[in-house]
Amino acid sequence: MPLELIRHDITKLKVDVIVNAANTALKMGGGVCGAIFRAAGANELQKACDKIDGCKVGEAVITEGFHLDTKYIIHTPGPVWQGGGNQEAEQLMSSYNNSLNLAKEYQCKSIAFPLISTGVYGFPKEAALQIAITAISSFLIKHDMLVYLVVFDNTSFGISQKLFSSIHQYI
Ligand code: AR6
Repeated sequence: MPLELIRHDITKLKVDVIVNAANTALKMGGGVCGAIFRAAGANELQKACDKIDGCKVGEAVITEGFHLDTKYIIHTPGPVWQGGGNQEAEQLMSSYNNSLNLAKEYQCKSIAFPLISTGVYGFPKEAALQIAITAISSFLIKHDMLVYLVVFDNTSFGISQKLFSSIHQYI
């Protein structure tokens, strides 16, 4: 099965592309975004991001990977959780879908995602993980790619173990 759930620091992975949980201004932030900027080379990556005119929530843009062990970085701003009534689920689904389609367009054979929106942006982790798995699984029905879903913190890891085993039986 080309979807693997792993616990890791996403910046350490050797894949064609990693996905950054970005902000719409494409500025270096904290969390996984800060880690990616630091590992890629903050100045170079910021310069590349500044050449792009921002990115809307749920959309995705691509830069090179600079000092990372990846060819590319896809930047997608996930939604800020506002209680669930503001299309947050749809927007999060779009972040995954647009990132996967962009990776395909750039002929990537492997991609790693963090759990977009589940840190600073406050999206409930269990719901976010279900959305991630749904989006990735639907994509993999039609396309061939190795997809890593990377969990980092303890809570996400616990939830993902529980959810992933139940999902696994249906794929
Ligand atoms: N590798 C993998 N996952 C990680 C790592 C890492 N090195 N570090 C953190 N995570 P967040 P968001 C997980 O806050 O909620 C930034 O400032 C973390 O445990 O990074 O989409 C941006 O610039 C959590 O589960 O992203 C934006 O302004 C997940 O990554 C804003 O935060 C996402 O947490 C985006 O917020």
